[in-house]
Amino acid sequence: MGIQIFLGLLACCCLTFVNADLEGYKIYDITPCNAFEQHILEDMDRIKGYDFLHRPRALNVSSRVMVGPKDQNDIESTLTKLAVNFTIFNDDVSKSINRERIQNGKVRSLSRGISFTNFQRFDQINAYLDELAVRYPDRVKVENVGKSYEGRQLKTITISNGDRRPNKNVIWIDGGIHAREWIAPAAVLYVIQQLAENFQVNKDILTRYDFVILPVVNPDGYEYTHTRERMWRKTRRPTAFGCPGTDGNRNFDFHWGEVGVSNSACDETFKGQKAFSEPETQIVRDQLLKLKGRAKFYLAIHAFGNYILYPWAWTTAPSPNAASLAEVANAGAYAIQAATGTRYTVGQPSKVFYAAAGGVDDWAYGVAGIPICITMELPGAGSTGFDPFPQHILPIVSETWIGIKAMIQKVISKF
Ligand code: 0X9
Ligand code: ZN
Repeated sequence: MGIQIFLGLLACCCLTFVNADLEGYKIYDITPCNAFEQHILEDMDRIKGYDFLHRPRALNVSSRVMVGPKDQNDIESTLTKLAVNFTIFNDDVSKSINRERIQNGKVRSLSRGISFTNFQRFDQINAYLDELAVRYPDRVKVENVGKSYEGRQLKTITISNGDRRPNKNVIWIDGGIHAREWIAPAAVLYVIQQLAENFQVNKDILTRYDFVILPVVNPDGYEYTHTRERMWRKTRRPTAFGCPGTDGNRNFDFHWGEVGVSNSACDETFKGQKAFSEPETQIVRDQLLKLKGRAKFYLAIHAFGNYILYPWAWTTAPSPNAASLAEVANAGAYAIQAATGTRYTVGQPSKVFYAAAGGVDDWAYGVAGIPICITMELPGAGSTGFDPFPQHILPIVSETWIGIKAMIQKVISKF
């Protein structure tokens, strides 16, 4: 009993330490009803640098912002004075995150396979990839493709039907470029599990295409969200400006820095000191260039907001094969809606979400020449949007797989 109390106290101390930075933080949902109100939100984003968990996009669509104790009076009085619609979505972020951490830690990890009843740590994810390579040596290959800034090994898993055709078409899938979006690596792991372990069911897809999959693009950030700061988004490399970290999805060299980015290293959407300043974005770049000509479908998994997005993000002008992109994206959205009723919005980020340059999707399309490039924003859940409860993980990732499969079928019908 004594030891249990001691361990309990120890856990509490560690947990308080973990989220010390979010002590007293609140989350507000704000819905702009006219252009003036939208402008106010954009100012909060750009000028005040508040952490938007879900950025302002369109009129009458709610956005979500997390605000520390010292700014809460300011935001509440400004919104009240100007009669902008808002609700407090979470009035004690650190408490709910600590609760989530306890819940996530309760589930013991399996000695074999992968579980979708909790979120996995980076080492467990890599161990699962290695395990699959041992279990299915003819169909699965794991490669060390480079190290993160803090020295973590990024691994791709290539899944095929074992035919070893050198010029076979390829589908690339990645997740976790944004550290706090834990459901993204989970969804990518589910895809890996289905393709590798449920091979008989997915044989037809693998006859036509090989898959190259990188489940966690930004492992330093991912681990940091597990051990220190749950809401961290960026990489972890220090910058010359004091604040560490770059937004990986603003760091690719295509119209880099032109729109929807921050030049300030302390902001969540910092574009980086130069394009490809981050080892993690360099790794994705190099792997995609290696697949040039073979890769037909690039898919990035993010959270949250239920969007299936395709280039261009940097401009509202349509991309050269916008019709094909829309066809693939719509196939995914229709399949999900038919299966579970969950609705996704489909379109160019610059039109249905917000414009932002330097994203991997635009780069993969515009530079690596991959004809179908899609970013999927999975549904939000839990007390911040980024933390589905254990019982929600499997429903979200299995529903996502239905959409991904429908998009794959559409790609196969085209290339
Ligand atoms: O802003 C992003 O990077 C993505 N949204 S998130 O809320 N997960 O941060 C959207 C990416 C869409 N594509 C580009 N902006 N290139
Ligand atoms: Zn993201």
